[in-house]
Amino acid sequence: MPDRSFLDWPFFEPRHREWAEKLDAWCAQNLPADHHDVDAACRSLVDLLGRDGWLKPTAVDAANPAPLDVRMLCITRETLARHDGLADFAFAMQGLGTGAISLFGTDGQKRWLEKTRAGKAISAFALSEPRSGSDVANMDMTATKDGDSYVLDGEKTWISNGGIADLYVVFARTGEAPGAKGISAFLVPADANGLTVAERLEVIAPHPLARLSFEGVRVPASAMIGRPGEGFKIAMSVLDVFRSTVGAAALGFARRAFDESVKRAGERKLFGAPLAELQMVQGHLAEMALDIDAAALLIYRAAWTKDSGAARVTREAAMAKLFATDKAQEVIDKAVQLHGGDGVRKGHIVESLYREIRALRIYEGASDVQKVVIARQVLADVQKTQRQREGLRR
Ligand code: COS
Repeated sequence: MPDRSFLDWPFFEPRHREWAEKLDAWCAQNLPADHHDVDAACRSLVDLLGRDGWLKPTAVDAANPAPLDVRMLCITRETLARHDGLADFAFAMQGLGTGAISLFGTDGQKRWLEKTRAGKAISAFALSEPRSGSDVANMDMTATKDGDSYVLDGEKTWISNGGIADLYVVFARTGEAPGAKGISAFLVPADANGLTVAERLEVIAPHPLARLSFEGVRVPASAMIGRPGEGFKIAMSVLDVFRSTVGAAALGFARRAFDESVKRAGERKLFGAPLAELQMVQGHLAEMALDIDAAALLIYRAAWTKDSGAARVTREAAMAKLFATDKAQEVIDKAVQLHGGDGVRKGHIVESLYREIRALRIYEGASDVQKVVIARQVLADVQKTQRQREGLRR
């Protein structure tokens, strides 16, 4: 039985607890999906999740624009990931893909959200490029103003949902200033002329992924999200919300690996007794339980802080993602070890978790980048405090 005691933590409100319980029961009935054809599986998962109302937290409601509920996003990802990594992916991309519209979009742009929340349109977040994944400010793609339009030229890569999305939120250089201050965000429908899928990318845990080519893609000036030159801050603000949720997905994977390990340790006999009676196995289980609880605390601290109205949770979200994804990798590796040969056998749940977790330490800011982000925030906070103290002394 998965540990549900964390739902009693003070980070949550009754609606979160009720949602988690109902979603868990829904997952037990409907998941895992058939992953044979990942494009078809993702399309039908988005449709199913939308039909049954589970995509509601992914975007603000245009009619009732309450802020995104980050705790709800995290609980949903954690629960889905525990049952089916692809279902978590389908849910997560509806949120990441439309995050810029929820946070900065116009009423007209927000009309897309009615479709994405209902599972009737699939969205994607197009930020990374062949030459700039971690170094976002260094992107090459351009958006050139031409009368009442912008013309987009360049390439995006590692785009999740690339090839099956109906809309892309695309970041491109508009040149107001060099580097981070000269980038803007655009809403680009998948059927825009000049937008093509240059290559489908296959990875160890398959999901729709592509390199996209933009050749003279013309969009109206009204397709810009936010103001000219605000694209970098928009991308970072979206990541501030969704990075904690990546940690939550990793937590879901880790919880599943832990549950499978506890079951295995109780059932499997070695040297005349269950594995669970061996102290070395107990040591593994203890470390797994500790890492899972510590990750959950960091994730729900970050989510609660954002939901409580903090303008920025850059440090908290980076800590949550870094710790939860790195530790989930360790937890799952231990689970593989405890399962022996079964742990690496194709089709075993622990084997699939081993493949699923790896990418989470890379996308939406690699673990190394999260360390840079945390250190910068810590140093900036120290400098701010020093300046305030000096101001008081004067
Ligand atoms: N929210 C709002 N504004 C932010 C922000 C955030 N989280 N992070 C940075 N900014 C602002 C900064 O305040 C700065 O504006 P001011 O000069 O007005 O203060 C501006 O954006 C530029 O910030 P910075 O100087 O830190 O930019 P860098 O190019 O040095 O950023 C990192 C470097 C590594 C932090 C950034 O590029 C990053 O997060 N990279 C990883 C991106 C990623 O996740 N890629 C995966 C693709 S998505 S699957």
